[in-house]
Amino acid sequence: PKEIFLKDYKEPDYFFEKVDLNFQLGEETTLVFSKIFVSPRVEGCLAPLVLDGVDLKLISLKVNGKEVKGDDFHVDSRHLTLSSLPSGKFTLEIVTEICPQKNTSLEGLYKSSGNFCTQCEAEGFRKIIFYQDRPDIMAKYTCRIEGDKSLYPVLLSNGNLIEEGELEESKQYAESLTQNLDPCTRSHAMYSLKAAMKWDEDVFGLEYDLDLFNVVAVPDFNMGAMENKSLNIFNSKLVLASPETATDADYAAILGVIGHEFFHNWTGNRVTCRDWFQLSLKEGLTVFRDQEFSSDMGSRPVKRIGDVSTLRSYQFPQDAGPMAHPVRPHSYIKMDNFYTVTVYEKGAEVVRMYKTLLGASGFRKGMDLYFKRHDGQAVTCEDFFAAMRDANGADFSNFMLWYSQAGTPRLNVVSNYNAVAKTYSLKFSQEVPPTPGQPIKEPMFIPVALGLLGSDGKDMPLSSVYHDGKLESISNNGQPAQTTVLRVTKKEEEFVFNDIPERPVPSILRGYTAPVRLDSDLTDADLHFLLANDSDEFNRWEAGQVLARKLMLNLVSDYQQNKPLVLNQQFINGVKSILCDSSLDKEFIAKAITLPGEGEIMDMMEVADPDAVHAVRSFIRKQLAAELKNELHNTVKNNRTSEKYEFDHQNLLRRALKNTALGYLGSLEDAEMRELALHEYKTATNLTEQFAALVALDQIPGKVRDEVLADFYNKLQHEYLVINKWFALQAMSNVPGNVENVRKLLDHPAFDMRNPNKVYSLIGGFRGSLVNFHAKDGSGYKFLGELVVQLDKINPQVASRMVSAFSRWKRYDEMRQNLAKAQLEMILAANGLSENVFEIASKSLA
Ligand code: BAL
Ligand code: ZN
Repeated sequence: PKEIFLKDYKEPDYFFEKVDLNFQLGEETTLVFSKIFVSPRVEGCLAPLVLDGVDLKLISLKVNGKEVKGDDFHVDSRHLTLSSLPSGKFTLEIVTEICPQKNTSLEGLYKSSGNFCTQCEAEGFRKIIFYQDRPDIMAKYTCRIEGDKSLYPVLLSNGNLIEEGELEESKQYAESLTQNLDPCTRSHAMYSLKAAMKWDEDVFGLEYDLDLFNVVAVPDFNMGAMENKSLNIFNSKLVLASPETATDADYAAILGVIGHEFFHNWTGNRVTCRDWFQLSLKEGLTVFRDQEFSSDMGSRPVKRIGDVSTLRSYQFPQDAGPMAHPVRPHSYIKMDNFYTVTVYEKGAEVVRMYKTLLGASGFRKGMDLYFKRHDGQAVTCEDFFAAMRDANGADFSNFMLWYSQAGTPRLNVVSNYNAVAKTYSLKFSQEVPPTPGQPIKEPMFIPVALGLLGSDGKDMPLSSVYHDGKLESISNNGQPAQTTVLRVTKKEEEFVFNDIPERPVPSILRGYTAPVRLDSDLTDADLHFLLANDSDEFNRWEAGQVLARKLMLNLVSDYQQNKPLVLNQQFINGVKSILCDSSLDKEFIAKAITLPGEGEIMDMMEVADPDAVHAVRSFIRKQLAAELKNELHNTVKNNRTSEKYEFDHQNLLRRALKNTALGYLGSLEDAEMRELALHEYKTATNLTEQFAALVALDQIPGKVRDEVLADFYNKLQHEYLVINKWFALQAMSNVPGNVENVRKLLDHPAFDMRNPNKVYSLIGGFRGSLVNFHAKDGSGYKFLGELVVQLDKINPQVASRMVSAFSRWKRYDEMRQNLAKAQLEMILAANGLSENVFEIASKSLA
C-alpha cells in the first residue's frame, strides 16, 4: 500500500467546472452517465488526466462527443488515465455500471434496507464514477435520478429541485427533495434543526442558502452522519428518537449531530478543505461549533465536562500510542483511518483556544473574515489561522504547532507565595512527549485561564502580573479581573502576581482552556477547597477528579501488592457532601460523583493493569454505595419522572442524577437493591430510566437479571436501535468468561455483521470489557482478531475501527503483549487484507 504525504500536495492539472450526472437505478445494476466540463489549469496542458475509479465497469468514454480510441486511455483497478487530450477546455462523457446491491463497504452507492444511499466522503465518489476524487475539485453539479416508481417512490438529490415528472414504463425521474421521516421520530430532529438554524444566525450571522433542506435516516451507515449539501444523511441512531426508543443521551447526541451537519453547510461545504490532510479545518471547527450550540441549549459546564472526559478517555490514549498523529496529519495510507478523535475532538480544542485568546467578539471577527475571504473555496488550516490573526491584529507566536505536533503536552506548575512582598508566583514548565516520526518537540503555545481563590473561597481581584521582564496589567472592562488567560509559550516560564494579600489557592486551566495534562503542586487540602469553592464549575469538578484519580492509582498499587483495599473517609465525605448539596445542578452532581473512567486510569499507568483497575473502580463504587446507601436511595426516590417524558433541562437533570444513584446501588448486588432496580425497570415511562434500571440489574448476576434481559428483548425486539443497546450491555459485561456469551450473540437473529451499528454495539462493546477483552488466557484478543478478519471482507472501514483496540498492546504486561501481538500478526497475514486494516495493524506493530 502507498503512503500519501501532505508535502507532496500539487494543484490538479485540470479543473472540473460543471458535472451533469444521470443515475438509472436498477435492481441488478445501476448505470451512471456523467458529463464533465473540463478546464486545464494552464492553457496548453499536455499532462494526462488521471481519474480515480474503483469497482466500476466502464461502458463508454467520449471526449468532445467522440468515442476515445483504445490507445488514448488506460483502465486499471484504481484509475482511468486519458492522454492525447485537447489543449483547451473539453467535455468528457463517461458511462459506468455499478452494482450497489453487492456493495457491503457502505461507501459509494449502496443499498440499505431497500433504499439506495450514497456515501462519498472521503473517497467514495470513485466507486460511483471515474473522477478526480479530491476535495479541491469544486464543480457545480446537476443530478438526475431515474427509477421505477413502485420500487423507488422517493428520489432525493442535493441542491434545489429543478424538475420532476413521470417517464414511460412507470418510471419517474427527479432532482426532487422531500422530507422522509415519520412524524413521531422526526419531531426531535426537526426541533434540533430549527434550533441549529436559529443559533447559527444569532451567533455567527450565518444563514442557510437553499430553498430545501432534507434530513434522511439510514440504518446502515459507517459514520454518524454526512453533511451532503441540502441532503444531510444520518445514521438512524443519530436522528430517530421517541421517549420509548431513545435515552436522554441519544436525544442530546441527536441535537449535537443535527447541529453539526447543518453547521457544515458553512464550515465544510461553502468553505471546504484543499486536501484531506486539512480535514480538521472543517471537522475541528464544526465540532467546536456543535459543542457551543449544545452548551447554549443546555448546561455549559456539564457539556464541557462531558467533552473533556471524551478527550481524556479516547484522544489522550490515541495521542500516546502508535497511531498518534497531529491535528493535521502528515501522511496516510487510507484517509478513512484519520476520521479520528484527534482530528475531531483535539481539533475542536484548537479552535476553542483561538476563542479563549481572542474573546467571543475577536473570534467572531476572525470567523467573519474567514468567510469573507474564502466563501466558495477549498482552503488550508493556515488560511483559518491567518483570518483569526488578521481580523484581530493578534500575535499568535508558535500557535501553528498545534496543527503539526502530535502528543499531549504535559504542563507542570509550581507555586510560591512571598508573604513579605505579597507576590504569588507560578512557574510553568512544559514537555511534549515523543510520538511516531516526531522524537523531538518544540514548546507549544498554551493558553491557561487562571483564577486565585482567597481563604474566603472567593476569587481574588487580579490587577497585574509580572512576566517576561514586563509588568502586564490585567483588566476586565477597566476593573480587576477574576480570571485571566496566561499565555504560556516557552519550555519554562514564570508569572508573578502582585498585591496578593494571602497565600491563594490557584484554580488553574479554568474551563480546560488547552488540551494538556496538568500536574501541579496543589495539596489534597487545596483540591478539597477548590471542590467546595471554585467559581469555575469545570474546575470544581476537576478538583474532585484529580482527587479521585490519585486515590484510584494509590489503590491500584495496593491491589497489585496484595494489600487490603481501604477507602479513605475524607473521600466518602466529599462525595456525600456533593450528593446532598441541594444548591448544585443535579446533572453536575451526577458528573461529580462519577469516578474517572477505567481507560483514563489505565492511561496514567506505566504498565496498564486491567484487572487491578477494574477491581479498584468496582471496589470504590461498592464502598461508596454501601456508605451512602440511604442518600443514594433517597436520590432515586426523589428524582423519578412522574409525568410524561420531556426532553427538557429540568427533567433531564433529575434523570441523570437518579440513574447515577441507581447505578451505584446496583453495584451492591443485594436483594433489596435488586427489588428497587426491578421496580424502576417496571414502572419506567421512558427508555432513559428503563435502560438505566436494566444496567443496574445487569450488575447483579442471577435469575432476575436473566429474566429482565429476556423481557427487555421480548418487548422491544422490533426496535432495532434499542436492541443494539441490549447487545452492547451484554457485550460489556465483566462477568468472567463472557466471551462465550458474546460469541453466541453473533448468531442471534437480531445480529447482522453487515450493519455497522450492530458491530459497534456487540463487538465494539466487548472491547470495553476490561475483564473479558483483556482476559489472561487470550480468549478476548483471539475473538476480536478472528472477527476483524471476517469483517474486513465485508466492510474495511468498520474492521479497521475494530482492529484499533489492539493499537495500544505495548501498554500491557508481557504476557498480554505477546497475545495481542500474535493477533496483529495473524491479521496482517490474512489474504486480501484491506488497506484500512493494514494501516492500523502495521503501524500498531511498528
Ligand atoms: N464529514 C463526515 C461526517 C461528519 O463529520 O459530519
Ligand atoms: Zn463533521
